Amino acid sequence: MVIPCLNEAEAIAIVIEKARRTMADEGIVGEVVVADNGSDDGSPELAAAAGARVVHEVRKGYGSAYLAGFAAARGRYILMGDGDDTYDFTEIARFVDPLRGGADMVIGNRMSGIQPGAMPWLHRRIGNPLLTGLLNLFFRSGVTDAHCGMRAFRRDVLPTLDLRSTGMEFASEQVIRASKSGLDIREVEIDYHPRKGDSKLASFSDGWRHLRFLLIHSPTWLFVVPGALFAIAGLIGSLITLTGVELFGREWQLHAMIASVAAVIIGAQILQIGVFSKAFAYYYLGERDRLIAAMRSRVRLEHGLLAGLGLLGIGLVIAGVVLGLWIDRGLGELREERLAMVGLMLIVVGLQTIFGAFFLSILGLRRRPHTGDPDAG
Ligand SMILES: Nc1nc2c(ncn2[C@@H]2O[C@H](COP(=O)(O)OP(=O)(O)OP(=O)(O)O)[C@@H](O)[C@H]2O)c(=O)[nH]1
Ligand SMILES: [Mg+2]
Repeated sequence: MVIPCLNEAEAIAIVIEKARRTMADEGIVGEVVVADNGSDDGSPELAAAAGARVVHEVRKGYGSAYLAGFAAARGRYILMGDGDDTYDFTEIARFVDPLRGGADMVIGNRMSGIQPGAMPWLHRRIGNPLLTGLLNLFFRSGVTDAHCGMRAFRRDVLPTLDLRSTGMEFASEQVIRASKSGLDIREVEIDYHPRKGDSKLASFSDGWRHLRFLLIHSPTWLFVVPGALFAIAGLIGSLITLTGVELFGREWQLHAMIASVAAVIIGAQILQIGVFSKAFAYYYLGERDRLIAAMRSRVRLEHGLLAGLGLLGIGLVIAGVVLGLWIDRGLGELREERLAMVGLMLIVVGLQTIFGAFFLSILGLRRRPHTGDPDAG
């Protein structure tokens, strides 16, 4: 059992005693490791006196403490839980049994067992549901309470998880890595009690750390989805303006065209960053990605260049037509703004595609063979 501890003098001895007694009662052979990084209230001494092995980590944070604790742990299974007496450590066996039955990871679900005063309204009704909802949307983990601090897993999945977060977002990272790796995750319903001592959780900065983590680990939701929405909305808007279809009781004019073209260009840019990020994650982070895997086997630099040149060419032709019309009218008044905007859009997106295709090739330089590739050894 690993317990992270930062100034938990009020509770640390109680929780260690509960964990040790329960393990003895249930016939679970194990030890309690307390991972401390800089408590100044005597918690480490109290922990050692209560029979825990205390490890010290210099780097601050909940994640750093756990990483040090995991490195020191020796058992077949690792149990995790706060040192503030919010989780009931007499329920350890309920986490170990599923592991013995073949699960890779077991995570508590506090949602129907939150005791009065255990979790503030902001976390219970907003923060936790919102962040857990996004986590499930982005990574399809199917976990009900992604921030539950009482968990257990087989120690031999640690290299697969490859955890790195130093702060509270460690909790999200563990769930995301487990579901990306296809581990068998099970849930156990538990109660959540009011903590002893002061909370170390800062609602907004820690909430943001979780959100930031979710976003930068999902190029699909961070870039591809918003980029595609921008591009599609812009394309529809330009079509409506160009064809002169009446919508909302009037024909769309130049301003609608400018907005639409801007949306297409912005969308194309965001989409492109999404493809770059996915390629980076595929080549260098070992992520599985169907889009990049399919692109890699079928699309070459030259395809990207041809597509870009095609768009650029059409854009230039349109620009030429507009120029021709102008010359035709004796260099007089010209009212082809909408067509000119379409030409501009194609030229911009075409050039962007050409240079983007080169950049994608640069990203692929010096990559290591990917485990997902058919040709990888
Ligand atoms: N070593 C170490 N432990 C930490 C650090 N931050 C938090 N912890 C411990 O990690 C556990 C979780 O922190 P809590 O303050 O309980 O956070 P929480 O459970 O999300 O919030 P509460 O519901 O208020 O308890 C506790 O056992 C803390 O003592 C840290 O920077 N270093
Ligand atoms: Mg806690």
